[in-house]
Amino acid sequence: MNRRDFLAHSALLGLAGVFMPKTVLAAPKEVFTLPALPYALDALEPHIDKATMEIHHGRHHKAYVDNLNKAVAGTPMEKMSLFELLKDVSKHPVAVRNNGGGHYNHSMFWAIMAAPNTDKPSGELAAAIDKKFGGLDKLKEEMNKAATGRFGSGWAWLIVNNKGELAVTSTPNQDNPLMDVVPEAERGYPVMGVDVWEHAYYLKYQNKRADYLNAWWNVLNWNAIGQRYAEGMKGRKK
Ligand code: MN3
Repeated sequence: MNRRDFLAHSALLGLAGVFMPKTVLAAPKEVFTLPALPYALDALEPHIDKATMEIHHGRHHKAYVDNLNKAVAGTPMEKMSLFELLKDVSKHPVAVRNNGGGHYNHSMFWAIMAAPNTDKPSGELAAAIDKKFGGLDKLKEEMNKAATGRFGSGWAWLIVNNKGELAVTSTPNQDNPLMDVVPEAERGYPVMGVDVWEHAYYLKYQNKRADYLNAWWNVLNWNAIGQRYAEGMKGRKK
């Protein structure tokens, strides 16, 4: 672009500013963005159906991102990473807790799933699961118990706790184990988590949360989960 084009372009941008509808100008800066799904919307079928994924990712997760951007707009929080916001979340408005948690939790959730497969944990993650729970079946039992026992909306988690050990926990709403509002003993790095809000399963499973949970174990990306375990053990928080 030469100087003349540049000036013309700048003038156009200026005009755009003048004529842009107020709602567009007032929109908060996009600090946080909705991550694309790493697979097609129907990739998790039959266990998680396309319509659920469409609404869950495109509407629910998008709303958390939009509302988080609104909550941080024009404040010092705009400069903070999601991890920084969550670790001291008690100091921030409740909208940051709900929407920042929602954004983190769903970003994690999409990344730890994959097309139906019969893969198993491997390497250090497999060894840690065997040591702590006595095998994958026992871990599954414990996580499903935490997930079915969560009253109302929330998440069940496998975390690396602050002692560097695996533990199964559960949080209400969009809270997660990175947050300072979670009891110290249940805090840590989320290796994997399962969404038990009704929006995650109601279209296909209605009130049968246990059926959804059993199906969910068929669409896990154990490679991604193994990487998160390694990150948690290194103390790398993202
Ligand atoms: Mn959800």
